[in-house]
Amino acid sequence: MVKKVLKTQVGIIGAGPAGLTLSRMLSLIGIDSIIIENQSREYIEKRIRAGVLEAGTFELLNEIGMGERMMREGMMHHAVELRFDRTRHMVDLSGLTGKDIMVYGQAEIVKDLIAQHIEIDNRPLLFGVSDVRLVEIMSDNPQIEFSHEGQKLGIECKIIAGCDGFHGVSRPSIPADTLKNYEHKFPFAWLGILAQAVPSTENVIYANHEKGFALHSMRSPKIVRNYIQCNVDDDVENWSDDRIWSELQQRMELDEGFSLNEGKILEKGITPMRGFIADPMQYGNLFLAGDAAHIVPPTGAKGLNLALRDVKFLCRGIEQKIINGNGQYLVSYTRDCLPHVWHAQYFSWWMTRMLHKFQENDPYQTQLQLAQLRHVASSQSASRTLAENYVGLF
Ligand code: RFL
Ligand code: PHB
Repeated sequence: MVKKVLKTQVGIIGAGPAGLTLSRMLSLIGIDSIIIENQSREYIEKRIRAGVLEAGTFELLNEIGMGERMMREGMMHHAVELRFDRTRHMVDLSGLTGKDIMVYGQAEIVKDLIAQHIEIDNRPLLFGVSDVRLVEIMSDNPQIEFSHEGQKLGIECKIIAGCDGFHGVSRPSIPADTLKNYEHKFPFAWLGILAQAVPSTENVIYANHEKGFALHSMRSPKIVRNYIQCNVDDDVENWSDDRIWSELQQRMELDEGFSLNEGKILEKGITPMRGFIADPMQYGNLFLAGDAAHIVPPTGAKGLNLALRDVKFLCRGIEQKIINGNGQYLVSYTRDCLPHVWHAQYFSWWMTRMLHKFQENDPYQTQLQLAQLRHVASSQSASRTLAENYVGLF
């Protein structure tokens, strides 16, 4: 039995980048929303994930007044490095596309959005909710029921935004026979570490090596974020700090000599690699955005960027519906989002295929990858294709 009913225009499930950004954008056009989140504030502010923001993403954060700390502390990058055959190859993003990328941690974006939402705007965000259930989503007054601090609560709204990530409850609330799920599981995973060390280069490095893929990235002038391709069923317990640094050093080695700066490891985690798309991204008055609707392997650094692009389209649709009473953009929401999502899926798959080791002892595949990498690094049109996709076609 629901004890208390809260009323709002948009009920948002999930306080990740998608839910928080949507709520911020709606508030700027005078539409109110309530966010519910099943984790604690502390937990989501510490969750280490994405780092690379496309030009369209950091411009959007600036437009909605959330870019002040990002512009001060984030790191603008003009190039990325491909490393293979023990040699470095720069892809000049600015020169090839006129655009840059920003390296700024997802956790920092989440912190900035939550501080704005709670401390500055004094708007509702309920942490630690459980037993979330979506009710009457086909009607004009859908509801969200949940438990919070021992109470059964309900939200009555006009629109529900399902921004609750891949494992959330929104997507499974859509009847299975109206949804088509496309999924691909890659036969490896990424071990990611956060460490106290000075970045070893100015740019993010994507390394193809006979021992497997490795990536060097950063979060600040004193903190690095590195990834190593590992087995799909691997366990962090198999990865001592010494083993991690030794693998990274080998996979990053160069004929000209190179040593990756090492330091205290602050966090370790394993992420499976998969591609997933749900079609449609809507059902009645429920609209999915971000990881709730699609996942890409992180090699293309696209997930967070796609989430914010969905939110831009969803906000436009909600504005048109609530302010002008016209539901046209909400009707076309899936159609407006999915072609771009499929393109990002394709780019992420392409980067993943080119850079990872797929099988032990497959010299034919290895040589094909090297041929592809040499082409991407040496042909201007091939590097431009990578650069255009990497900085984003937002
Ligand atoms: P999130 O961030 O998963 O947020 C969903 C929120 O919903 C909450 N939730 C619920 N709340 C209420 N009720 C329920 N029943 C709920 N169930 C779940 C969750 O606790 C959470 O707070 O989804 P969102 O907002 O769509 O954002 C998507 C991004 O997080 C994701 O795409 C990126 O992190 C992907 N990604 C990267 N994207 C990039 O654009 N650039 C990158 O460089 C990049 N690197 C990465 C990545 C993801 C990674 N991992 C760990 C998956 C690197 C890694 C390793
Ligand atoms: C990161 O900095 O976490 C990062 C960078 C590039 C990627 C994925 C993750 O492709």
